[in-house]
Amino acid sequence: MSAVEATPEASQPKGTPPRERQWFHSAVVYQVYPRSFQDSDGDGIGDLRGVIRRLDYLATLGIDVLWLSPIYASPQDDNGYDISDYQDIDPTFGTLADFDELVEQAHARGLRIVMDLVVNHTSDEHPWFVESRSSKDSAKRDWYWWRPPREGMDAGAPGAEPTNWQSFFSGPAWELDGATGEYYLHLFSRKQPDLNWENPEVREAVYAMMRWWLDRGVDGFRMDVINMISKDLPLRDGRVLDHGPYADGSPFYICGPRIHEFLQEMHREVFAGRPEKLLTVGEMPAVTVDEAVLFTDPARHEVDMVFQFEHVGLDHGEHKWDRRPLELAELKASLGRWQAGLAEVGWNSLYWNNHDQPRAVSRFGDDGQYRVESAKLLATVLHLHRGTPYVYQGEELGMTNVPFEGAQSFLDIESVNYYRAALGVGRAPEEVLEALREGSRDNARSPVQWDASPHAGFTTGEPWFPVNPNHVDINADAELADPDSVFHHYRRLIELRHSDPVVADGDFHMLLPEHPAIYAFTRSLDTQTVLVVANFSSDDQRVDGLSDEQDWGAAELVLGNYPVPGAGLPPLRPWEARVYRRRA
Ligand code: TEU
Repeated sequence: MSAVEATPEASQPKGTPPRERQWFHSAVVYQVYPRSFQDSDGDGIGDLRGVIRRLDYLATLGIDVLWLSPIYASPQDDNGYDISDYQDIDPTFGTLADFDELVEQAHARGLRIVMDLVVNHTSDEHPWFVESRSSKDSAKRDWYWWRPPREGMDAGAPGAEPTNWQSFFSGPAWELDGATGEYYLHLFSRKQPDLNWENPEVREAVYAMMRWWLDRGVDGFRMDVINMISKDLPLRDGRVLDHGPYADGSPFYICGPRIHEFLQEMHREVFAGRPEKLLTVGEMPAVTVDEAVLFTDPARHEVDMVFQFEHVGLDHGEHKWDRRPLELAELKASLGRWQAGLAEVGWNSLYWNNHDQPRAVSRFGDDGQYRVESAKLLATVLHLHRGTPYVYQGEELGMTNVPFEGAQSFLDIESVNYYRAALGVGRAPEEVLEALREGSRDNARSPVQWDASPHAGFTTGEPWFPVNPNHVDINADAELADPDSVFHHYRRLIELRHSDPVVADGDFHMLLPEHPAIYAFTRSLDTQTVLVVANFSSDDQRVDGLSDEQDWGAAELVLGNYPVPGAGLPPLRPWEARVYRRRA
């Protein structure tokens, strides 16, 4: 065979345009939430030197990219998602010199560093906002969204907010500023005023800051709520929510009219022409598949991939605190739709977990008897999809939700505000607490469990958030030493993506879509097909109904989470997942 015939393009069937294969198709990203990752100076809060100390651990896991949640200067109202200086490191986390060392040491191990980019809003303590709020004539007044009270109403009167929108963190999305008698918009906390992206000066300032980080050596950005930066003007009232009194403003800020224009401009101003392999991922609540195709079409130069939220919203009722049981068929329908929607153009990101979501093994698996099996099953299913998988710190250990005692155990602003607001409208404290236990972001924020010592090896001081008492059994030390651990299962999955083009680029085909307990699909590329079968239940399940069952009986078993089963396709044991390979 000549060299020309051996290229991937040459192996495409005639008439099918070759899909562009990009480096991140075979890459795995690991998210570090620095506060809770590793403390190095005994103040009880994780820091950059702590991350440096654990780089060898991450290299052993085999990941390619490390995404750092915000480490910039911040009053920490929302744990760093409220930034007061984009070009400095918060002293809690270290210094710019520590950061440079982290980049250098990461690069030395072949790891890329991706920063969190939080530019829908700043902190209210950012000098831009301080100047903006100083007077109606300030040169930066128009950098944020300032509006007078509702017509005919006095500033501060109930309902006088310029629109009726609810903030993500409970209460109204507008805050009155006494000095000028006007309100400013904050989709998140009142300490997170929204930037006005209509103003070209704002955009230029953001792009300059991004270039500064790239020049410093970072390898890309995870862009916080980036599909909220374009607002639909004029800002106006939304539909009042059933649990009122505020309204859903999302139709006026999710994927607004100029969002694609802004991202294309950002690409031109920041990324175009840079020879490095950079990574951009847009966090996009409520994004649809059709929009995601546009955002991630390489020809449009917007972002490489988006974080969508459909699959992590399936166990929500009317809102995230109104929890409902998850049906496996719905999960498959949702993820399957995203696989199909981005099959020809664009690219998926894949995740169960991040710093805003409860722990996957507690939510989608079984964190009791089958914790190890179900953590491995979830990893297998996710990492075998087509897209770039994201591992959230501790997920590779099968870390679980936190056993919260009472209301005072919750520290996250979203949980704290919701508790207060829900009690304020007369909801029973026990019921609200139950919702928080299940859904609170704090579940993801307990310190990483490194070892069985009193503070789990996270800190020598008092941890800012208590370590989960189960660290005595669930910790990195124990898992590194056990070849059958969740950690080593993740390591093998990551290795498989690196070594096997069918995992990185193969076509995805969902099987048994209606089955209530089995998640099954194939991936195929050229002459190879891989089959994944996974039992999302604590009962044995027979695998019936694959059209070519007999053929799979003789296939090679690539990976599983139980001792090797007998020949054929034997029933799946509780939370068993297997990956088979067949060559045509
Ligand atoms: O989150 C955006 C977001 O919409 C949600 O995931 C959010 O965390 C919340 O749970 C909605 O109910 C991003 C960050 O990931 C999050 O940590 C920040 O708090 C938020 O933006 C504001 O910057």
